[in-house]
Amino acid sequence: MHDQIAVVQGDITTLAVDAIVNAANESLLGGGGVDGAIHRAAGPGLLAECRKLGGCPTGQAKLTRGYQLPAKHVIHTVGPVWRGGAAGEPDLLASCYRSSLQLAAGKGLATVAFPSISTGIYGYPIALACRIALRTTKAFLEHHTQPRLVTFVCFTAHDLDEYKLALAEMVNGGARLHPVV
Ligand code: AR6
Repeated sequence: MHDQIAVVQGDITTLAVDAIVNAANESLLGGGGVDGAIHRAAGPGLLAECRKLGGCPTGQAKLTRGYQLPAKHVIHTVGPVWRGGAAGEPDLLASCYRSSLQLAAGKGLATVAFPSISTGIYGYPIALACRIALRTTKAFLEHHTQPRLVTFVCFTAHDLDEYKLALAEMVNGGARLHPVV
């Protein structure tokens, strides 16, 4: 089955998947949060490759190798800063997930893991953001054979609860999805 979504709690830098997604900023030169954790775990080769990319606009994504990470690749995407919700944030956040999945599909990557983009330093409310993440991913997987498994990695128990609730809503809507607790 290619249309599978999993939700777990943990540290995304430990996952041995084809690609983990980084919640980056437009410079792609590192930062705090999950971005800092990914760069620390990947080692200096990641920053060296990022320097050659010339940044990335909000809502888009770029691919690098994974260096010392267990993941083979890193997909760097830039989420929107939350400004109250009327500044195009939902479309930009959906675009992050679509662009990242498109890059993965283009490379034939089977397993991809996302953090909760924009919901840390960028302040996007988790209850809104996780529904965009799940719905956008579900819609993408319905029309593509890759990736086969998309894992949403929640850093906190609260975020896991929010994702599980949103996932249950989608399951009730008839999607073939497999929550992992
Ligand atoms: N594994 C999984 N999730 C994590 C990890 C981890 N190791 N560490 C943090 N999170 P944030 P943003 C969660 O702030 O809101 C950076 O400085 C975290 O709990 O990392 O998109 C960039 O350079 C939260 O749920 O990203 C940008 O400047 C989620 O990851 C800016 O922050 C995203 O939080 C991007 O802000």
